[in-house]
Amino acid sequence: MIENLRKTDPEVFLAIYNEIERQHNNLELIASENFVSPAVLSALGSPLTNKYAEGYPGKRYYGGCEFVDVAEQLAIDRVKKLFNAEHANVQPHSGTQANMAVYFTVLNPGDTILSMELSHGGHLSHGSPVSFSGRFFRVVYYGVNKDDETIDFNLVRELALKEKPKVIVTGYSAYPRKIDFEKFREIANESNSYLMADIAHIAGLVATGLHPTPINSADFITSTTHKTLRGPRGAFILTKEIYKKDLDKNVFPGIQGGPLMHVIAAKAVCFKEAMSEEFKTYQQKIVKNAKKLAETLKNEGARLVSDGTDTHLMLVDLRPFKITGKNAENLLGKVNITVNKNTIPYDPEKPFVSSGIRLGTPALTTRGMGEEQMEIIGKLIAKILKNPSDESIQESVIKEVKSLCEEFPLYKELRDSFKYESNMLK
Ligand code: DSN
Repeated sequence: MIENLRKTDPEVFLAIYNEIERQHNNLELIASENFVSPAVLSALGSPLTNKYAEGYPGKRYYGGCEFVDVAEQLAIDRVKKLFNAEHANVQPHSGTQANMAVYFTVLNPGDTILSMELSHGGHLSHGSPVSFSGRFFRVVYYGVNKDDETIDFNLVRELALKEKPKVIVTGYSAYPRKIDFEKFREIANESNSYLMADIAHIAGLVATGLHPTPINSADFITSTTHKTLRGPRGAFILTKEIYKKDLDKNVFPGIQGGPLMHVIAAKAVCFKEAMSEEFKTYQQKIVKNAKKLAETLKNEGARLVSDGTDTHLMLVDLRPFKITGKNAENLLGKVNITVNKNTIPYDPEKPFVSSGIRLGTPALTTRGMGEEQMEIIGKLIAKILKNPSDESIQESVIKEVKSLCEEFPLYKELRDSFKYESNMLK
C-alpha cells in the first residue's frame, strides 16, 4: 500500500512520511491529541471509504450496505455499552457538528444558549460569535470564579434563572477540574432548560470511571473520538430514547450527507479498545502523569490555573516566567516540545498572544511514558521558559528530547516501511 502511494504521488507520500517522523521526534503535549492504535489505523485506511450509506443501519438510501451496517451497528452498540446510554448516533464528522446537531434538535434560531466563556475554557461551538453557534443563537456566558478559578455555580444559576436559556452547555476544552454534572442538572431543572454535556476532552476518563459521568444528568452528551478516547478523528452523540428520532433526523439529513463509513468502523474499533482493562490502566496513567507534570511545573515556579488538575490537562499561567503563551509555544516548538498557547481566565493578553499554555498527557502516556518522564519533561519545559535566549540550553534540551523520543518510539513498523520506500525516491 505504501509502495503504491510512493509511486502514484511522491509529494503526498513525503508529506505523510515527514508527519509520521514529526510525531515520533516531538514530545506531544497538546491536550486534545493522541496516537491511534494500528487497528484503528487499518480501519481508517480501508475500502469502507468507498461506500455511500446515507441513512442508518437497516434503513439506507443506497444498496450494498449490508457490511457497513455491521460496522455502524457495532459502533452504536459498543458506545452505548461504554457509556451506559439509551441511544447513540456515531455519524457526526466532528465535535462541532455533533454540537450543531443537538442545537438544531432543541433550538430555533434566536433561542438562548448558556455556556462557558471561551477564554475561561469553553469551546468555539458553544456560542462564539465567530462560530455558527454564536450567529444562529443568542448566547449568554458564565465563567470561573476569580479566586479559585473553578466554575462559578452562583453565576450559572443566576443567569439560568434570569435568561431562561433553552440549553445549558457544560463540558470544556481547557478546564482542568472535575465537572459537577448533577449541579448543572439541578440548575437546568430550575430554569427548565435542556442540558448538553460536551465531554470531548474527558471521554476516556468518563468511560473508565475516572471522571463522573453526565449520563443521568444531561439530555444530550456530545464527544469527539480522538482525544482521551484515542480513536479516529470524529464524534458521536448520546441521548435518551425520547430524543432519538429527532436527533437522528438532525444529523442526517439535517446537517450531514453520507457518513464516513471507514471512520465509523474505526470508531467501533476504538470503542472496543476502550472497554478493555488495558484502556482503564492507560487512563489511570494519564491522570497520574498529569498530576506529576503539574507538580513539577509548580515546583519550578509556574502558576497553574485552579492550582492543579483532576484530569488529563492543565493550564499554565506563564506570567511568573514573564513570557507570553505565544512566545512559549514558539520556544518550546524549537526544542521539539509541542504545546498550544491558551488564554487563562481573566487573561490580560489577547487570545492570539495569551498568558498561558495548555498541556495534556494523553499522547505521551500512549507512548508509554510515566511519572519519571513527566518530571524530566516538566523540568525541561521550565528550563526553556526561564532561559528564553540561551541557545546552549536549547541545544541540550533538544538532545534530551531526542533521547526520550528514541526510548519511547512511535509507529516503529510504519516508520520503517516509509523509510524503506523513501529510499526508492532517491
Ligand atoms: N480544538 C480542540 C482542542 O484543542 O481542545 C477542541 O475542539
